Amino acid sequence: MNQHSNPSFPVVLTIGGFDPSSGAGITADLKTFAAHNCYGVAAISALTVQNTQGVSAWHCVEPGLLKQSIESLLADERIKAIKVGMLGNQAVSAVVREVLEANSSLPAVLDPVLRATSGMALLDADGLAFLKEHLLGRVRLVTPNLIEAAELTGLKVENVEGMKAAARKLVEMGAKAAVVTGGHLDKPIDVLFDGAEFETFVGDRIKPDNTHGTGCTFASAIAANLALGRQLRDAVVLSKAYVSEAIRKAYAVGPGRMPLNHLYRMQQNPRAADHASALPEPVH
Ligand code: PXL
Repeated sequence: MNQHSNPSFPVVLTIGGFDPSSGAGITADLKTFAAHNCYGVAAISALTVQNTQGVSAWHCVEPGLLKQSIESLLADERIKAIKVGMLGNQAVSAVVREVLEANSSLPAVLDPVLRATSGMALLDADGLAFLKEHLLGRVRLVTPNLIEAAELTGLKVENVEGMKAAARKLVEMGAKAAVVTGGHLDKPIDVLFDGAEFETFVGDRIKPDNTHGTGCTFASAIAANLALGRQLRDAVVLSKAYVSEAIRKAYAVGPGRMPLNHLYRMQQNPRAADHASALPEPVH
């Protein structure tokens, strides 16, 4: 064991798509891990073309290369939790199933990314069927929003009763627990079902539907909290609070939707530039 490794900074792996605008996908996940004092590593399932105004194209990576990439990271033997996001197609999903199966002692959080806000599918039909059949049964938690919960379960999911029914069905479909997020409701409510009990968490509407990457961020914050050794319920509560604050502190980086401010905690400290006058003059 490397004497310099530090168990207080666990390593978390994200497997998902690359959003070059850094609002969603693996770069959002890495920022979220960093904000939780975790060290993030990433394997890219797909490249997307997008900016703040939306996704215009995407392409999956070659599944064999993805598998090598994940196995190479796992061979370092420090990963404490896995977050799964955009998968794109069935071949990529099958690689992820193998990985989750071979590492079943690690908690895995699945954000079932089905569509971009514009409506463009980010998982094809065979991939969706595969996810329902083979991935739900291999995760500690699945984190759909209302639309994803409806697509996964075939149920109508428009209110808390519907969210409870969907969460229960997702557990029947194999997930150990499900949290259905109601960010699009008038009063944002999340419903957690851990296989035994339901719990509802009520939040405040902070910025009306103008943020991007909320689902990715919520799921990766939960993965980070699990890697830090927290219980599932605590991980969900803390992650909801983190996401709410990151939305509250969000700022625009383009004309479209705003990314969350994942690193708002750093900005509570004075900016490095504010200390510039204290630096010694450069020597030429
Ligand atoms: O927000 C869902 C999502 C997840 N992952 C990637 C994405 C998107 C939405 O655009 O691009 C890579």
